Amino acid sequence: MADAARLGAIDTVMHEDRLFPPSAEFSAKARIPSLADYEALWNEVAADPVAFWEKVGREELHWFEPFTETLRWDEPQSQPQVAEWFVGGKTNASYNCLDKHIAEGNGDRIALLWEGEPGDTRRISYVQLHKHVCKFANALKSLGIQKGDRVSIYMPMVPELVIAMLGCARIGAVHSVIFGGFSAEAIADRNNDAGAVAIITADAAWRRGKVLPLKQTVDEALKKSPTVKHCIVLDRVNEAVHWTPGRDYWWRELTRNASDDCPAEPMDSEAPLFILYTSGSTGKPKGILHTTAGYTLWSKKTFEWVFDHREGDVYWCTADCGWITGHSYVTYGPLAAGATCVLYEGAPDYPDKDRFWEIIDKYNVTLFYTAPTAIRAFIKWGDDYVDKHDLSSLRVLGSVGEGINPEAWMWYHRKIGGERCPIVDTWWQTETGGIMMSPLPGAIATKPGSCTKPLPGVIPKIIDEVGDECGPDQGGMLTIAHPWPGMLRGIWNDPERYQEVYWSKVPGKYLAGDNARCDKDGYYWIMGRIDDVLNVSGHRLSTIEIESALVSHPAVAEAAAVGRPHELKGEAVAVFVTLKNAPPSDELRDELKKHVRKEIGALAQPDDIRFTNTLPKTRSGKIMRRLLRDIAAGKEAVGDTSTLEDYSVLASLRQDEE
Ligand code: 6R9
Repeated sequence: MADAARLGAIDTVMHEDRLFPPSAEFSAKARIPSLADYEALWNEVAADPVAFWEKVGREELHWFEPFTETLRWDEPQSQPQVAEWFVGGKTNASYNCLDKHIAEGNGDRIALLWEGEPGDTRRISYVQLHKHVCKFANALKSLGIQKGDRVSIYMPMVPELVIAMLGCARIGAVHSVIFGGFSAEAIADRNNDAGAVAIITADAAWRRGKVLPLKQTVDEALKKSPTVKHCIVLDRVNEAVHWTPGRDYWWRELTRNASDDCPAEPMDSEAPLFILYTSGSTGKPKGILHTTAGYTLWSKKTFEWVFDHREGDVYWCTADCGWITGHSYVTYGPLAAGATCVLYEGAPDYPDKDRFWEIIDKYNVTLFYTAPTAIRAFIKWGDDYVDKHDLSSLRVLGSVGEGINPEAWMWYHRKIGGERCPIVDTWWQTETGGIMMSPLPGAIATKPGSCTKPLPGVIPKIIDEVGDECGPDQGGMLTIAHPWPGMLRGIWNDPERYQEVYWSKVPGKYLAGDNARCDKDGYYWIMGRIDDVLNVSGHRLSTIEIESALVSHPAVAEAAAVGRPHELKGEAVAVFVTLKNAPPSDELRDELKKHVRKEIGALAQPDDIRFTNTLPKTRSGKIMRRLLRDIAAGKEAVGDTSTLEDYSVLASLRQDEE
């Protein structure tokens, strides 16, 4: 076990020494072709971030009016601490994603390659997308929706979802996308907190061949959403819907005669672009606020750096737009970069468990971005589904949302990447607006389970409980030392909470809420949420290391580790495990305990192992450990459950209790 004698540091029990450098062939063509180039760029930005972003901001965004001040940041103690970027400038996110490419002669390039769940398809060029967005923006205007108004969006993954986001951005309305499938309560809470004046939805959505009645849920939500005056409904499924005249409008009727000319509104750099609600562990969800210029630039630049995007690439991010990943890496980043993007409406296992591989094969996807939860499901489903398809078009593979367990990483590398594609394990958050740490695929050798190094402009510092910086391999709180253009600008309606959550514990630095360690090679390893740390006999253990040890056993598909109160040890290690094919048994339970002991040591050996069919997850696929912590302690699961993907999981977990 590594020496973690420093007070308050987190013990490291995992050892991972495998190293995968990019191939010479990949590096030769890459935007950032070597470690030395990465280091030079990182150092340049760290030495003078303002000079760097001033140059990049001017060059890479379109400006109706140039900015006069690159960064306004009242260090160290303005209350609340909010950075302003590109002050005095006027730009528009929708212009940067559409008009700019048309002006540069790239309008005929395909923007969206859409695949509906039932198999219907659409190809939409940048010129066509621009027309759709303009028409929709004019439709919004015809309802009296104006700059600064908030608009909720509750839709399936159809092109109109992207059109709705860009349509709002075009006129300066602030969108708040809500996962299709959230409950009426969750929608009403978000409508009310944002003070939304309108909501955009569809009659229904396809989900595994079944119809999910979105409009009906919205009708329910609108009974408790007094600020919402208009409801725009796309007919996706041809479901019968209730209609409230004067409030409800069909998308197609509203846009049919709308003009396709709608000049983008020049927006202040710091004008709100969107609010996105993320769950807090306690209390109500936080409305994370992002603004126009900095966010657009950060999502574009990080997309280009991390995916090494170039003309001719076909990029597919499987995230839903209800998640920040769908904002930054389905909509704004790739479209601002002029990429050709696959958009898929449905589930990965419909009609069969090879749907993703079929899509990659069909569209010759070169850049693929998905989440560990999906990768673990693919492993569980078996290699035969993968083997049926030609995946040789792939060039870069991405992962986001949780730490990727090293064994899942190895499978992704071998089975999907053909041992040829760099894996970019991207660490970031709703709050950071875009990727913060990730390998640059042509420059940085990867280690399974590590998000490797910070992107240019990101200065991470790991801080222990007493406020000192941790040394190599000592786990502590991950903070970011200097503002970056894509950072959040606040929590909607709640400046006190913003100050308290992100800026109070470590003054002057952004507190990410995750623990991490940096190894002797300068590689970062995310250790899970600060709130999830286990404290066993005075040793602080990270969830991910115990979980990765379990996942490295051939019988285990997924694992979640939590602490439960224990008289002698402070906390005991309780784990919840889903199995690949093996039946649960007491022998397997003993074997898994021994396996963890052998892999990472006696201290981390689970006290309880509970087999279950599913783990509670958010819609973006994150394991909700805080609910499991309550269950392990024999309590009712309390706190915010509005983001839970499947409510029946909690009931079934309670039934599983011994
Ligand atoms: C983009 C996104 C943020 C939290 C973050 C961390 C976890 C995300 C990760 C990762 C380890 C990665 N997380 N990516 N942990 N390795 N590559 O997921 O945003 O939904 O706000 O979640 O997700 O705990 O703090 P968001």
